[in-house]
Amino acid sequence: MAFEVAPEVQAALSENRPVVALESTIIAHGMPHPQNLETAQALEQIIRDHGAVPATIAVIGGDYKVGLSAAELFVLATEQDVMKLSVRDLPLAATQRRHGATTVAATMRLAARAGIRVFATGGIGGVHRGAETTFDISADLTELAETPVAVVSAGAKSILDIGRTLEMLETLSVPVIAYRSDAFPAFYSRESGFAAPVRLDTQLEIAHFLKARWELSPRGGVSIANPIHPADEIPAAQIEAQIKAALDEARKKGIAGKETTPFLLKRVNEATAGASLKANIALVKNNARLAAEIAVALSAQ
Ligand code: PSU
Ligand code: MN
Repeated sequence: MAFEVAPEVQAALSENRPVVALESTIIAHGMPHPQNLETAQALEQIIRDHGAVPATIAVIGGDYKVGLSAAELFVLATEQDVMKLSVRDLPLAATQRRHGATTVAATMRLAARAGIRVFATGGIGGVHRGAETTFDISADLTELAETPVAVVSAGAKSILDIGRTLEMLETLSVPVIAYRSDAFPAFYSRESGFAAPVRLDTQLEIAHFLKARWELSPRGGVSIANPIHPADEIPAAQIEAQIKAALDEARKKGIAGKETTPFLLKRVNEATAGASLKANIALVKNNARLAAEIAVALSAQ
């Protein structure tokens, strides 16, 4: 087992140049091939085009990797037996020398270990619907409470209970910022029915906010929600029926634990055919751009 930071990423970090982390669950478990590989490559290019160095994070053959080669990206995008790794699963992948894709939580943990402060993803995990009986709450939330990384997402998908997710983030003292929006966004949709706790309109203000947050304590992250562009969005009402059907099927099949999120994502993707995949690709690119701009502003502080 090794912890390896790619030389280009290490050089940028040593010189206080901007770096943006990217997760790999979205590649291995969040999108079909070949769109997953094309998107992973496009995200890295968008980050470069906006003046930052990309660092896609995963476990390859049991090694923790911050910054992947083209061949490693290909492995994650094409192999069938890539594990889904949250933080607690990382040591098992290392022990068994497996390939694994990292969730938001695991990506944050490895990014922070390398010294990366900004991370772009699609959607964060949260409190699942029915959590009052299942207790299913993503470790992404507790990781945001613990690990000093700013996570740029398009909000939380409405497979989750968004109201309870926001309450939990408040309890955990995780700031939740919406970029240029009064509403907290719901991934495919610009509005979730819940207000954003904080609205900030510029990358500079967000960089100031992050600095002020880490001045208080070196512990804990920030959730930055970047609404999908109006031209790319799928209104919440249009996707609710598919989400309800997926939740019903999961309950009937007894899907639980770490299988729940991938199951729901897959079913919603299938039910909405190409539309949700198209929106997903658009929003994650939009998040990569904003994350790079925030990383640039932060490194100039
Ligand atoms: N939500 C999405 N797309 C995703 C995920 C969540 O809209 O790809 C992935 C992320 O990697 C996230 C993980 O960190 O699912 C959460 O899984 P769980 O609920 O098992 O913690
Ligand atoms: Mn869970």
